[in-house]
Amino acid sequence: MKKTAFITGATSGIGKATAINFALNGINLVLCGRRQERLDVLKEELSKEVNVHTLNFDIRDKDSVQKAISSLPKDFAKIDILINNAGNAHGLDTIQEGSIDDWDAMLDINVKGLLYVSKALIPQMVERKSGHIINIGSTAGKEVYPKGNVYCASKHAVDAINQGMRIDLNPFGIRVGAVNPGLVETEFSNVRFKGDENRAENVYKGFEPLKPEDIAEIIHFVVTRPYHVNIADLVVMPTAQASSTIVNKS
Ligand code: NDP
Ligand code: 8X3
Repeated sequence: MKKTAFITGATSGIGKATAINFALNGINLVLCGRRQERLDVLKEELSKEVNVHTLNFDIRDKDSVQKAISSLPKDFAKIDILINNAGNAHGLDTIQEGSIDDWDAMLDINVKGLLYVSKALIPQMVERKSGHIINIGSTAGKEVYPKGNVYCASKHAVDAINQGMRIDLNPFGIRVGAVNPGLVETEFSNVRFKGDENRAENVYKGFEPLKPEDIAEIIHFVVTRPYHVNIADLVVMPTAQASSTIVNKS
């Protein structure tokens, strides 16, 4: 029987690439995001391969999260795989210059949003004693870089939540693990720099960054290991990257 994956942030970047990879590998999909037109296009394309349902909600709004998940039709209600991926950086500023709105956005989306979705889906996994949760962290959750302060804090929180989930869900046989990428070329920097295309493009110039498809392949590898294998915490960087601040650029 086909599994069903619930992917947050499926309209772009890592989430979208994972949706495409999963569809090509026969995993049914619940795809989430705020940009409905993108969800519609993906659904039309991927429905050729698997069953696809879309949910449009802002992950910051806990009532919308709960309402959207409660609305899942019977055929999509049993979630085998949860990919907690939605997230972004907002701004790149010193702590003394940072914007409170940016801090709110990062903590509300990357941390609280991840918790709201998890809270809505974990009970069914506990009841069935099965499920697999992948939390998308970051190298920013393993180290802190200049001006990364609150984004790094949000991803360190994801790291802690990933560990906490694994501990608490251990008695129920639910697998929990994190995939922590370094620099991946997506819309991430466009969002971080609020649409400043030049600044965003510069982040990935002079070296070969990871592609969202690279991360999607890794996520697919993680979710297709035999049941006794849980990849608990995986860090992946471009070969040119040694740490958040050391990138071998030409
Ligand atoms: P993108 O900007 O390309 O994608 C972000 C996704 O998150 C979009 O689908 C967006 O959907 C969704 N999202 C953002 N805000 C909200 C919200 N309030 N409610 C619902 N969905 C939301 O970035 P990436 O693919 O790069 O990022 C995916 C994850 O990977 C993030 O958690 C990021 O922190 C992490 N990451 C990224 C790295 C990189 O270098 N790119 C490296 C390490 C980790 P929509 O706008 O339609 O709602
Ligand atoms: C994204 C990677 O280095 O831009 O999480 O913070 S970085």
